[in-house]
Amino acid sequence: MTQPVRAGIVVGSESDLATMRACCDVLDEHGIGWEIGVMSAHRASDVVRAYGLAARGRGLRVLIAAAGAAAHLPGVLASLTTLPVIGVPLAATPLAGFDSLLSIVQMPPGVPVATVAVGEMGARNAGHLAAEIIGLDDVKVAEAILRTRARMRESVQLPEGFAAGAGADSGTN
Ligand code: RP5
Repeated sequence: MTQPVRAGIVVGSESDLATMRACCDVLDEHGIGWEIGVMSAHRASDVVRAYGLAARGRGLRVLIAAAGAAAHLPGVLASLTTLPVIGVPLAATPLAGFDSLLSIVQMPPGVPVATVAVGEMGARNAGHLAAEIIGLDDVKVAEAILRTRARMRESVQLPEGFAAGAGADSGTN
C-alpha cells in the first residue's frame, strides 16, 4: 500500500540527492511516505516560498532540508512554516561542511532548525528524527522505531566474564 506523504525533503541542488538517499532509506524502513524536491533558496526562492507555505496544508508533518555551502535553505523554509524543520548540512565546498553546519545550526531564536550531523550520517539521523516526530501520534511508526532500536542493540558484544546489569560501583575496591 502506498503511504501518505508525511515527510517533505528538499535539497538545494541535484548534487545533494545522492547523500540524501540515506534519509529516504530510513524513512522507508519506518513505513513513512516521503517526497523529495530540488529547490535552491537563492536560485528559486519563489518555489521554496510556495513549497514552505503549502506544506502543512498538503498534509506534511515534518520537513527535512539539506544544503551545502551558505546553506540558507533550511532556515528560509523554517521561516515559512510552523512544521518542524530538520536541517542536514552537506559537505559541498573546500570547507567540508563546516560552513553549512554553522549556517544551519546558528538560527537566531524563534525560528529553529533541528540540525543533524554533516553528510550521510546526518542524512540518516534526519530520517530517524523525522520518524520520532511522526511517531508521536502514529503507533505503527513508534513500533517501527522500537524495532530499529532493538536491531541496533544486537550489535552489543560483551567482554567475556561480564554480565550486563551486574553490580554497581561502590566507589571503593
Ligand atoms: C548549495 O550549494 C547546494 O545545496 C549544494 O550543496 C551546493 C552546490 O550546489 P551545485 O553548485 O552543485 O548546484 O546551494
